[in-house]
Amino acid sequence: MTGSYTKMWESLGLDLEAHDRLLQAIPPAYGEVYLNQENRPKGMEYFDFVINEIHGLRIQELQDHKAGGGKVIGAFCVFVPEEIVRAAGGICIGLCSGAEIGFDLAEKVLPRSICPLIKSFMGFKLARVCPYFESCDLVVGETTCDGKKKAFEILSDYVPVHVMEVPQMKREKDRSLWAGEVREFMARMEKYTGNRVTEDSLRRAVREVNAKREALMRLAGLRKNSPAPISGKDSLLINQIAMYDDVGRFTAKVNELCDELEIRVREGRGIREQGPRIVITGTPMAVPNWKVPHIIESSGAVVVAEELCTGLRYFENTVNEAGENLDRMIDYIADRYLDINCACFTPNRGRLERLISLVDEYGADGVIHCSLTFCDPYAVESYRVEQALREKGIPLLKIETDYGQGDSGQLKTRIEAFLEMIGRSGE
Ligand code: BJ8
Repeated sequence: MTGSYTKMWESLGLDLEAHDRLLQAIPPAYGEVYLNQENRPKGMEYFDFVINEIHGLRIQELQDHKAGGGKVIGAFCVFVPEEIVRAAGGICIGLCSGAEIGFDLAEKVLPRSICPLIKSFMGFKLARVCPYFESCDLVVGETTCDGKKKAFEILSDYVPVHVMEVPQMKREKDRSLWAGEVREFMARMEKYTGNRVTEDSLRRAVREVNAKREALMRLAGLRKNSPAPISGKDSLLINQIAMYDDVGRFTAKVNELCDELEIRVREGRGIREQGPRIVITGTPMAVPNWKVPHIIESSGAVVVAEELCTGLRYFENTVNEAGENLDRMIDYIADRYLDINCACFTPNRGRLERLISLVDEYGADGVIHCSLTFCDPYAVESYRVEQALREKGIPLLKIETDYGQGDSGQLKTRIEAFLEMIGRSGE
């Protein structure tokens, strides 16, 4: 990939040496975590190709879009309404922030003891190694957690940032505040892109993004079968790619994969015939953070669902398509997003209820709660998760980790002990 894209990376202002080091680190990690899996569906070839071209083909597509006058909008949270960006003719890209990149630079502007996701997005920007970030005309921040909220102030020294105020409760007045934020965001998008959002363009965008979510729901539904027809690692990868790939192409490829998986299910073939079934929950797992699912699945279990923003929280609710005019459509969009159960909300009972129903729907044997270090919302909420699952007799393992590999051995020991425990209690 390197040779043909160097000019493009140079024109984006990347630090080419640091970028080369990053690109060299991805293939061995990807080979070990992904390509070594046995029994992978053939439909994963497309997603392998996307990763292989991660800084190539898709970036070229973004540049072509920009050359035609289009805008690229970056986001770090599943609260940013992709429909609005698309209706204004823009492309919405989920920026990944899942690796320890540029941490030394990030620590010059941020405290050392801050969540690695925040440190990572700042690091990627300051180290100039992410062509997605460098392609963004505007980044959308949000007021979800304190760390992010304050970090966006600093990030705005380096790239234009628009911050959406996400309320912290879900009362009627919070709903109207959020609907107002969505409207303001739409006005900003219109101004920024120079395109008016019309009923037609918004309706089309809602349908496209709903179709993407429905394809992901179809994939999730197939994982309810036993044996599961696809690994949790592959499913996570697909969810990660969902955030930046071309919407129409991605949707078609997920549906193709689902056609193949339906045949597997009919034939009773799975990724692994036996082993505990696990639901993971907690903070998002951004590319290339595959650490915990890899440890779980290389210890003999299969992850069947992710109650994560790189999982069900991203796609499980669709926008109501019945909006009869622009105003109603925007309300429906706002409603859909406010249904997301982020730990930044208080109370957040919906997440606990969803988790319990997931264990039942997916025939899971246990739950692993995984939060990033220094993430207060999820770490504190894990107590409520523990209480709720205990009441239902659902086994839970709580872990806290970062993007380093230093704790992999210790995590493996704890995860193996948990799997053995739930294996024994299920005998
Ligand atoms: S909707 S989970 S994507 S905010 S891990 S930065 S919460 S300290 S990422 Fe999130 Fe939106 Fe919520 Fe989802 Fe802060 Fe915690 Fe770090 Fe986090």
